[in-house]
Amino acid sequence: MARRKYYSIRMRSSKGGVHLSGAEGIYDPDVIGTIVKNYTGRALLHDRGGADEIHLAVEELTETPRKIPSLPLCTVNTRNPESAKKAAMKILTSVGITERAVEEALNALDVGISMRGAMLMDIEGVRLEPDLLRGVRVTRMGTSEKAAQQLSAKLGRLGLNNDTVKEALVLASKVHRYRMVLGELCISDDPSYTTGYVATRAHGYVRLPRIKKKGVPCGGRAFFITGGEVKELIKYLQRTPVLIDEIRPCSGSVTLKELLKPRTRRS
Ligand code: WAQ
Ligand code: MG
Repeated sequence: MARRKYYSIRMRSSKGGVHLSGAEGIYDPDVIGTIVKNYTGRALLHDRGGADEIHLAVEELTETPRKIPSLPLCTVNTRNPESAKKAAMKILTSVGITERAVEEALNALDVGISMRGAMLMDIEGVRLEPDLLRGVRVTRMGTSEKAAQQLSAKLGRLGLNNDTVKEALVLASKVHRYRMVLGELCISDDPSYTTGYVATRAHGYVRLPRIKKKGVPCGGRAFFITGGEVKELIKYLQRTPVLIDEIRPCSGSVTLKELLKPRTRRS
């Protein structure tokens, strides 16, 4: 029997030369038309005004996507940027990342230069990505139709069924499948989106509300990594297709104490 075909579909849109929105997924051939229509519609009806330029890529994958489960999701109900950053520090240092590295990442996210991709940092805070201005973009990831329905249902019960959360969870799930990655810190660059997250394999995807004040137009991502071939990691992040086909538990609020207790770890 012929190998099943999969397509990576990616969209990015801009208005007046400024980036507006992006979306991507991995799909069966029979839904390409629907998805292209859907992505185009999203770009044309964006909150910040419709796009005047839309780039679409539809590419047949030469490799069968690796099927993986999502990271489990929860929220630590942090009240302000200070407590959110403190929680991020505790969670990330508990898996062996140094305080210095987390501070470096927080400082870099604060300076106001938004990168297109993520920083790669070793556990001491030394930057390892070859292009320090652009960072590394994770692409070629998606969710199977069945898993997408499950994810919508699970997030819906928490009032979190939106593209921002779903896309971030899919990205973090792909990234953390790779053993060299120990943790991630993410703050949105959208001025009105103030919830960030940290992720580790031990704790899952941990949402941190109010990590930044409303109106702050910068954000970013850092992946904390440990010994291994950085080139191979970058190749995986950018090119290896990964499909989420199973959704792990999505829970509401948990306390930091509960989350950090070794026996409640969610790996
Ligand atoms: N690969 C690597 N880095 C990326 C990518 C990507 N595909 N997309 C964005 N980034 C980097 C880039 O530096 C951005 O400035 C930064 O991440 C933030 O991107 O559960 O929307 O798209 O409620 O603004 C978190 C959701 C949302 C929390 C994060 O990020 C929740 C978000 P944004
Ligand atoms: Mg985004």
